[in-house]
Amino acid sequence: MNRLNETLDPSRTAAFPEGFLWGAATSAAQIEGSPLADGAGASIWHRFARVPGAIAGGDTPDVACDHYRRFRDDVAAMRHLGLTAYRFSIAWGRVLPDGTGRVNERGLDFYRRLVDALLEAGIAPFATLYHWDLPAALDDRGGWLNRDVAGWFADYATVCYRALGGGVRSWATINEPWVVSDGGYRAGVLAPGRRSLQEAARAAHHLLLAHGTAIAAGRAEGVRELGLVVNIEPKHPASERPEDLATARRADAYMNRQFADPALLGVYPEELAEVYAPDWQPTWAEVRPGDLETIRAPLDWLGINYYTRAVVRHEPSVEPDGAGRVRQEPHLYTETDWEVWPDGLRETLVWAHRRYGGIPLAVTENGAALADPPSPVGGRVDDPLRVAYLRDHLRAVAQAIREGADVRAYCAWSLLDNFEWSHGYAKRFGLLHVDYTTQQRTPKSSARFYADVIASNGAVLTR
Ligand code: IFM
Repeated sequence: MNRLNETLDPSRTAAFPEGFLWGAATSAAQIEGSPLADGAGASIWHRFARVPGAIAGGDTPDVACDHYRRFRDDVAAMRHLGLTAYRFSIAWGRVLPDGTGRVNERGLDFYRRLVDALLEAGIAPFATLYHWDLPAALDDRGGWLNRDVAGWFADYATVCYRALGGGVRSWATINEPWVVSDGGYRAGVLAPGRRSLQEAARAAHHLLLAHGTAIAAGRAEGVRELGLVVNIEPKHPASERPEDLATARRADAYMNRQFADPALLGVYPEELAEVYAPDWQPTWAEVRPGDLETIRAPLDWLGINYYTRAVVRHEPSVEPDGAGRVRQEPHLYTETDWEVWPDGLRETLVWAHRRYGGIPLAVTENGAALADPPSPVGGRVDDPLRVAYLRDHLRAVAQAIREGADVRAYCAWSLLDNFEWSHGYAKRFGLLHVDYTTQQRTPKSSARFYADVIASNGAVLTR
């Protein structure tokens, strides 16, 4: 029988600190639609979606949730939920259609209007500068494989800081850089669809350089609340066998520490050599003197995206880290085949707190694609599994806080059902159900539950 694991004791959970921010997250390419409106330049996702077979069902992000035109209604829905923060991303190509140079004020205006609407609604805007939608014009110049991308990104960030800095409460440079390098450059399942381990390594180093350079640019502009968002998946060894233990460490280095360690500690994990090649540094990434100092620009906060853990065993045929996943029956798995494991969020937050010197943390994404009813019934969408998922993960956050982690915010992924990258629209993560034909939004039971959590600052979780 499938069930949600109940490793956390509700009686030990507490209400959240005063001022804790309750949010929901989205990203530009996943919800906005209108990709070329008002002078925007195409992104790599606009292009990738046109590659036959790249996206399930031939879906494209062209319309998505039509948020570009409906953002005011969506902000009203956020207010109705009681959100106190909203995490969104800025589409680089709306702001700089060619990726560099000419600024497109009409594109920036969209984000100015969004930020104003959020502030009017009493919702703190959290902006992410890069959530995977590189301008196609920059991909033509090598994209993340071109070391110049660090400067391009910092220039773009500066335009955003200047235009929106008065209203945006917190900035993240890059969302999930590991997914960009691994999914986009090694596995080829995400834009730009390249398949080379060496390129993945090079892209990874340039993502970090771009991050550090954009942080420095923010400091030069007097911007505060600058951070990075990483996705963390605890790697648990399937056994105590030395090869499984080594595999768990290697997988952890590749996915969890490859970006966070250089950004916060100024070093690459040594296990990366086992993943990329014994001679990894000189050949793949061209790490130059001074790069790690740039990358280790001091941060104000670290964002953690948490969805699942992985129980791993040594399987040499699994690329690139030899980490085979061991299925954990009878635990519940989501529609994206991720084990539901709430305690991993507690573990991750406490780990990040200890490893990275007590840095303030935000849960910048957490959620699940589950088999919701396909359409509302009597105006309702009941998603009891998502209610349980939220409840158990929020209890895990409360427990991490009790264990000392300085967690300041939680953002549910996602506000809306949306374009789930190569899965197209088939996987639904939203608190609000979206009918993609009518664009009607319907709050799911999970939205009502989350509104109660927010209204009580977490106290309902103790019941
Ligand atoms: O939809 C994505 C998001 O863009 C990045 N983090 C994981 C989510 C669910 O797959």
